[in-house]
Amino acid sequence: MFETLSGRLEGALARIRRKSRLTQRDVDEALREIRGALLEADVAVGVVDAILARVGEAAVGAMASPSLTPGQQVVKAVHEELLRVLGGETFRLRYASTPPTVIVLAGLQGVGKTTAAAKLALQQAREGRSPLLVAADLQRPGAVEQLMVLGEQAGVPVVSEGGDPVTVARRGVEAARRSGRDVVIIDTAGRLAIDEALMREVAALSSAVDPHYRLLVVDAMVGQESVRVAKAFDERLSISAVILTKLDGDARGGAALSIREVVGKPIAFASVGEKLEEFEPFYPDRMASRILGMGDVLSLIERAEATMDEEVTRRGVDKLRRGQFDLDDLLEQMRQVRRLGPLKGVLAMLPGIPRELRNQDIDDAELSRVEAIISSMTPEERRNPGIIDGSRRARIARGSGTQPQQVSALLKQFRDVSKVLRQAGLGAPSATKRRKPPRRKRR
Ligand SMILES: Nc1nc2c(ncn2[C@@H]2O[C@H](COP(=O)(O)OP(=O)(O)OP(=O)(O)O)[C@@H](O)[C@H]2O)c(=O)[nH]1
Ligand SMILES: [Mg+2]
Repeated sequence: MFETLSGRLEGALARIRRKSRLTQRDVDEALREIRGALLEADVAVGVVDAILARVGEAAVGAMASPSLTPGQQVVKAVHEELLRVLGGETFRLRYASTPPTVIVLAGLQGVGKTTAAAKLALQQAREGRSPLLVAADLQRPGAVEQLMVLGEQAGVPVVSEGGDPVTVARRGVEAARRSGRDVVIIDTAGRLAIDEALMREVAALSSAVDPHYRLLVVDAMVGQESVRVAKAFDERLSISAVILTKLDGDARGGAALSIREVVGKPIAFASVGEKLEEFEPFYPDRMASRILGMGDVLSLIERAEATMDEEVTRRGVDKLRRGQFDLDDLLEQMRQVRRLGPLKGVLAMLPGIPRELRNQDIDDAELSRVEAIISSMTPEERRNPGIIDGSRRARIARGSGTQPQQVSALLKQFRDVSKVLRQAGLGAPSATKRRKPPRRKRR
């Protein structure tokens, strides 16, 4: 789902993500591409503008900030904005203290109401509840039969008694109360478009049973039209939340990104396929990460922000830029990055790392050795490794419990890595990060 949007956003952010310094032009270009990606995904224009305004502000801040690379901060801002428009918190149904909890599903024709009713019932049954399905779509021939079949598959009883939808719904709730079922899910009729007859019918049904939840079922493939529909339903029915269906299709994502912001109602569930199991709570954070296609990077950035000392990072960056990055800085940065966790994991999370660095054979034990070696050097040697001759090397090796060859190897590695970093023109914080193997003691 959201492949196109995700691909375009990643493209827009890939360039900026690697920059150690942002110019106004970089930012303008990235914002333009993000805008294009969102509009193409059919996100409502007002929502696009709101996202861009905040990301733009963050980008200005990032241009002046020392921590991480500014590009990554822009990525993070985009993620935060996506999360915000998707609603932040995951929606949770609260079950009534006096059962049954009554839920009415409404929506246009063919959006997946009947399927969603059975899916929701299955999910609740698996959580140990005893739902009852009520077939109140008396409009479409075969609708009651369809729910019966789905209910059977879900192992949930289905009732449909009475001559009109309102009566069927009311009797369904009574039946649940009598038989001790604790949730009632009422499936209603759909129409091709919003019309007065449809609205009157669901509104009457709803006021007759006074449900705890009025869930609007929305087809994610429909794009912006679905946002208009949601608004119309909300005005008439005051919906509680939305169920987004058909997210498994090549949905452009516009509905998901607009509904919450435009209608102000949360997305509660996502339906991601025809099978009854293909239904899940809607997790805004996972969705935002999925859209950006970079959950790992984001968690790395968060971890870095939580554990790294900005001042130390900035010092390293400045020195690297001025070509003064020495072994002391390496040690300092290394200690800092170690707190991020095992090096392999960190490297795996970073996109766009030069292959030379990725392939460096750095394991955690080696890191301890590097630390020991550098610690055995005099301040002068750390600043100016060029002065390390044979006798100094022997002394350092003795002091660190290593072999002179290992000292030489480290010095060579330091020279190589410095060269690669210079050639790659890498922004320093991530550059230093990358190169120094964070490691955790292995037992
Ligand atoms: N791929 C996919 N298909 C779905 C999903 N949800 C529902 N469908 C399919 O969409 C079609 C319509 O689903 P229904 O549940 O009958 O939709 P409805 O809103 O009850 O339709 P009406 O009662 O006619 O208004 C069926 O073929 C479902 O299998 C989904 O999440 N993904
Ligand atoms: Mg139906």
